[in-house]
This record gives sequence, structure tokens and C-alpha cells, in this order.
Amino acid sequence: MSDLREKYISLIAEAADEAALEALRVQAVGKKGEVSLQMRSLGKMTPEERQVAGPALNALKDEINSALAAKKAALADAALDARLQTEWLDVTLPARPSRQGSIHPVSQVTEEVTAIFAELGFSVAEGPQIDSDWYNFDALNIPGHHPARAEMDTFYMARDEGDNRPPHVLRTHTSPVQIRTMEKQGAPIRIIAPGRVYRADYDQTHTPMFHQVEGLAIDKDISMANLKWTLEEFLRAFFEVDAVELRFRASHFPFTEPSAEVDIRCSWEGGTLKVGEGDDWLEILGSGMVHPKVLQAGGIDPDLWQGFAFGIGIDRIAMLKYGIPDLRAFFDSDLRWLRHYGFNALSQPNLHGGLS
Ligand code: 2NM
Repeated sequence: MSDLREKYISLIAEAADEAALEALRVQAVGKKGEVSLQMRSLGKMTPEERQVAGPALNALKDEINSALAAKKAALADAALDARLQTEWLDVTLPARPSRQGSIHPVSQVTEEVTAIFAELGFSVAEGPQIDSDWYNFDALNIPGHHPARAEMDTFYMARDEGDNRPPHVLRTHTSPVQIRTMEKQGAPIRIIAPGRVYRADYDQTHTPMFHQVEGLAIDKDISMANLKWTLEEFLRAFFEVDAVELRFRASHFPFTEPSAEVDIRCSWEGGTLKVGEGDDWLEILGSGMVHPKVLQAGGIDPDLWQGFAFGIGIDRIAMLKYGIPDLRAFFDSDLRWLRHYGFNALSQPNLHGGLS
């Protein structure tokens, strides 16, 4: 019996892998294994012999089983060590600049705008691109019969046959996000809402999907002066110039009163845009003081709070800043265009490092 013990303990110690261990288990303590056969022979022994051999065989079986388990664990450890030796990654290595991909100008400009407004205390709000006509229109003081609804070339979502509720729409502006933020968060508010918007319009200067960033600031004593300063700071940082000059032209939007379109002083000398100098004016955004009815729709008391709002076309300011001539090329997914106008994926726009 001690021969058996020595034989199996050393065979187990030398086993090369789990399969060899399993073969040894069958050979030793399996149903027809050597130890099991000896146990069967207990019946032919005298009671005295059996009293000695029985416990000894049981102990041998236990010992072999634990040796098998210990070796199995040791083999698993060794296998893991071997994997760790070959499968390793130096996470401290610098990343290799990729020549494969680049950041789309729309993403780049969205990041730039976000970084600038973050510095001014605005956070980013988001919402659904498919929304009810209440959020997209009614809440923004554009009732059912309002001409702005027709002018906006809205994409309507289909309803089931016989379902006569007003259809949902692809949002025509990001303003529904502002309404949702008013409802959820209440005043005061400082947010920008960048994102995709949709209008059924396609020509040289319009694509059916485009990008907007709208801003909203609500507080106890917000005025047009705060709006003007905020826009000046934003445009100065965005165009990376020391000073800008803005011109507010009276305008009309249903959701603001008063409303103003904002032009920026510029020159087009030599065919390139220079902001902050020259004798030309470039229309750059729309803005105004949020209409009391809009505040009310968002659950904010217009007798206590007021605010300004503005909307800017991201694609348009991307074209202006980076000299991109053709809007439609933005959405062609042409790799040559993306390589030409794309931005380094590893540099994040921030105000200290220079935005672009
Ligand atoms: C613009 C122009 C003027 C605007 C208004 C709102 C809201 F939801 F607060 F009422 N958001 N954005 C707004 C105002 C947008 O885009 C040309």
C-alpha cells in the first residue's frame, strides 16, 4: 500500500497538464482504479486485517485526491503565470498619433463651443431628436396655425392608421431641450444645447439634417446686456481674436421678445474671413429675451425670472472659421475631404492650449 502511495504521489507531482492528472485520477481512484480494486479485496480479509487495511485505504484515497486537487491548482497558477508573461501591455507608452482617422469639423466645433461656454458657466443639456409637437412648437409659443410651423419644413413621424393624435416630429431646433431643462431643473439655468436638427430643405446652403447650438440663461435679473457680453466673449474666443464688434438688428422669433439677429464685423479681403476688422457685417446668430409664455410653458414663473436665449448654426460657423466652402460636403463621408478638413483626434480643444 505504501508502494501505491509513493507511486501516485510522485506521478501526480510530475503530471504535465490537467489531462494527465485526470488519467492518473482514473488510474488510481477511479471506479476500476488500483486503490478501488484494493478496497474491493477488503471483503476477503479477516476482520482484524480489515480493521487495519480499511482506514489505511480510505486515508490513501483521501491523500491521492488532495494531491490531485493541489496539483490541479498549481497547474492553473502556472498557466496563468505563463499567460501573464506573454499577454501584457505597457499602458504608460505614449499613444501613436493615428493617420487613420480624424475628428469631423462639426465635432471639433461642438467641442470648441462647449469648452468656451463651460468657462462661462454653462453646462451641456441634451434631449431626444424625435419629440412631440408640443415640445418642438407649442411650448415655444408656436401654436398650431402659426406660419413658423409651415416655414420650418418639418419632418413628421408616421402614426398608425386611425391614430389621429398630432404626430411627433424630428426636432427643427434644439429648443425642446431648453423646455425640458426648465421643467426638470427649474430656475436659475445656464445651459447650451448642441445637437442635430432637421428641416426638409436641401440646396447650396441647406441640408435636411444640420447642427445647432442654442443657449439659455435664466436668472432674477438677466438682461440684453448680459446677452451681448456673453455673445461677445463667446465669439472672441471662438474666432481666436482679441476683440469683436457686434451689431444687434431687431428681428422676430415667436419664442423671444425682444428678438435680435446678431452680425459680426469682418473683412473678406483676399477671399478669407477676418473677424473683428473691416467694413463688412456677417450675420452669425439669432437671439433674444425668452418670451414669458415660453418660461410659463417650462414651468418657470415669468414674474420672478427672465432670461436670454440664442441659436447658432454649428455647420455654418465651422465653415466660416475653417474656410470650408461647401456645406453639402460635410455629410458626404468622403475620406479625402475628412483627411483634409479633419482634426487631430488626440488634441482636445481648450482655452489654455488654443482652441484649434
Ligand atoms: C434662436 C434665436 C432666438 C431660443 C429660444 C429658446 C428657448 F427655448 F429658451 F426659448 N431656445 N433658443 C432661440 C432664440 C433660438 O435661434 C436662432
